[in-house]
Parts: sequence; structure tokens; C-alpha cells
Amino acid sequence: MPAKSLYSKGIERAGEKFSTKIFLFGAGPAVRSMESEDVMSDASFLGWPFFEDRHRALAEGLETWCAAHLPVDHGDVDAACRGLVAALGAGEWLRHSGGETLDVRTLCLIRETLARHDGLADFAFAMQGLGMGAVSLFGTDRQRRWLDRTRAGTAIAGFALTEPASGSDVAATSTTATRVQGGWVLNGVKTWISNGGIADVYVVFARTGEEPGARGLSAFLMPADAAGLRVEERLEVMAPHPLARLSLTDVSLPQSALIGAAGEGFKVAMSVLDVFRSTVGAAALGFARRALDEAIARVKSRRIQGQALAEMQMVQGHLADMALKIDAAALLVYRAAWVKDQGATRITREAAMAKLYATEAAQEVIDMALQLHGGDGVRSGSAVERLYREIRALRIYEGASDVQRIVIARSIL
Ligand code: COS
Repeated sequence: MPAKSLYSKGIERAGEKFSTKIFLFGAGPAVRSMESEDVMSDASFLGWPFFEDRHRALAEGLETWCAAHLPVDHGDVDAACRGLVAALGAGEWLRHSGGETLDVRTLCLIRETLARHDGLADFAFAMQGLGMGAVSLFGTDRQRRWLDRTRAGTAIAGFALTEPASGSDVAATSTTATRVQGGWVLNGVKTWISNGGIADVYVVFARTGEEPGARGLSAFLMPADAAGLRVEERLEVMAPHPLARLSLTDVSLPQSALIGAAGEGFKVAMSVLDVFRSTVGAAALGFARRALDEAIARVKSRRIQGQALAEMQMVQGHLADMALKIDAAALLVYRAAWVKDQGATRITREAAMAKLYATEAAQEVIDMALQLHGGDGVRSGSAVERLYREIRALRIYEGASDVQRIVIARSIL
């Protein structure tokens, strides 16, 4: 692929004004499915004041890495995820997934870029961060030893919050943690647990009963080899990734497994979600950008009635709507990330807006990209067909769209 022509066309397309580098988005073997070599993702957003030069440098470096390493074969998702975690660790990208300071703009840029190249790579990165989020934000030095491994890609993390009867309603958590001599004993069922079955360590939320509802939960660090922890069922979904239902039967954990204070588990969970919800929006943004790139390639190369689809006004109108949604989503995502990085203690409203808008908009952008591909769009294995399946769960996990609406409404009432 001629890098120079991509470079100049990218400048033209983005109508570049900022003086920093333009990146070769879309180059390399990862995007072989595109029908034209003319299209690259618009990187002009990197000139926005939300970003510092270190973010721009990181985006450029990751783009190069992605072109060399992604996409991977998803045939065996467990093996693919293990391989991706190891590769992301070796590439030092997982360094950003945890630690005492989480730079949310960096998390979002990484997720957006990975998602544009390979949804499973985004998943692998994101779950290291979410799984260890409570340890990053509230962990003791001893608990942080796990971070050394998850950041190196030598251990896989899982976030065990959801239960069969408490997905949106976290305060209804029914898994129990009973205080015993020297520690805790946990019993219950967790479901829809990402990395369930391949994780080496989980952060699990359980009822410790200091008070009813949200004020009686606590968070614990639970190694996957803890006696009494069982993977009951692997869950198959439309965009496959490791997912499982876990049972905890008299799982004994030491006192040192408690993350934060007893009774503070709900706030621990919500604080973690505050950080990672905007990154879900960023992943959706990556999927949407890829869909727009695919759509542009399609409409430039597909001809009907003697002209390219791209020359038809109605098609142009759809492309304009897609680009508009992408920019609006990016503004909300990076606004939330920037506010958090400026030191805000809570970004509940900003994160909810970013996740809600970016995931819903991405669904619409991807649907239109698929439509513009006609029959080819619904062919199994096409890029837009894959994106169509991959985006759907993002409107559900880490707080479904209607939960985000509740959060936003509460913040303004
Ligand atoms: N950060 C810190 N503290 C928070 C918080 C946040 N983002 N959100 C709420 N809290 C605190 C509240 O301030 C309140 O504290 P006090 O009791 O001291 O006043 C406490 O936590 C309870 O909050 P609230 O009354 O809002 O709890 P609700 O049970 O009404 O919360 C929603 C309801 C829907 C907002 C919550 O359960 C939620 O976000 N659900 C979705 C969960 C989710 O994302 N699930 C997916 C699992 S991971 S894939």
C-alpha cells in the first residue's frame, strides 16, 4: 500500500490545520477488507485541545503496532485472547491498563485504535483494565502485585460484578461474604463474567451486610485457583469472546483480599465504572470509524447507473450523518476523559453521556455502513458484518443505555 499517497490524502480529507503528525490510519494488512486504498481514518481529532503531545505520540506508535500485529485469527477465542494479552503486554501497551494513575485519555485512545483494527484486541486490553480497576484505584501494595502481572500480560483479569438477578441493579447483589476468623467465606453465582474461564484473577463483589442495599457490599481480590470457585458454564454470544457463569461455594479468602473498606464495595464498583464507561464509548468510536472507512471505500468503488455511489447526493447525506455522529461521539468521549484526567473525583454524568451517545451512534453508523454495502454487507466474515455483531453488546454491558439515561437524568434533576 503506498504510504505516501495515504499520507497526503489523509491531510486532504481531514482538512488538516494542526501542525502535529498525521498518522497512517488504515494502512497495513489489518484492513485488507477495504475495497479501495484511498481511505484512511480521520485523525484530525488528535489536534483537539483535550490531547497532549504524549497522546499523539502514543496514537502513532499504537497505529504502527496494530498494522503489524492485527487482526488475529478469532477461531479459538480463548487462545486468541491469551495471545493478545501476551502480545499487548510485550508491546508495553498494557502498562497503561492499570496503576496508581489511570490516564483516561490514554485508555480511550488505546481502545479506540484497537477496536478499529480488531474488536478482540480491544476486549483483551479493556478487560485487563476493568478487571484490575478496583486494585488500581483502591488496592493495597500487596494487592498491587497482581498489577505487575496484568500490566505485563502474564496474568489475565476479570471483573465479577453481575449476577443472574442483578445486572443493572448492583445494590441487589446477593453473593455473600461472611466474616470468619482470619478472613472471609464467599458463596453465590456470578454471570456474564468477561474472561471467565481464562482469567487468573478476579475482583469479585459480595454482600458483607454492614447495611442493607448499596451500603452493604464489599470488593475482594480472588485468584482463579481459589478452592470452591468453579466455571459452571461458558456463554456463547454473537461476537464471541471468553465469557462465563461462575459459582462460588465456600470460597475462603484472607483478610488481605478485601479491597477498600468493608461496606464500600458499591462505591468501588461505581468508581471503576466511572473510569471505564467512557472507554466503552471509545471502543464504540473505533468501531464506528472503521465502519465509516469501509463505507467510504465501498461508495467510491461501487458503481451503479454509470456513476459511483459516492457521487449520489443521498449517499453523501448518509456519509455526512455518519461523520457527524462520529465527531459528536468523540467530543463526548474525550470530554469525559479529559475532565477525569484534570482531577475530577467523579465523572458519572460525563461518562454516562459518553457511553450512551457513542455506543448508540456507533450502532447507527455501522448499520448504515452495512446498508451501503448491500448484499455484501450481510455476508458472514465481511468487515461490516463483524462490526454489526461486535457493537451490539456495548449498548448493554457496563451499564445498559437506559441505566445511563437514569444516571444522566438524576444528575440534572
Ligand atoms: N462514584 C462514587 N459513588 C457513587 C457513584 C459513583 N459513580 N454512584 C453512586 N455512588 C454512591 C452514591 O453517592 C450513594 O452513596 P450514599 O449512600 O453515601 O449517598 C451510593 O453510591 C448509592 O448510590 P445510588 O443511590 O445512586 O444507588 P442505586 O442503587 O440507585 O444505583 C444505578 C443505581 C442504576 C446507577 C447503579 O446500580 C448502576 O450504575 N447500575 C449499572 C451497573 C452496571 O454497570 N452493571 C454492569 C456490570 S459490569 S459489565
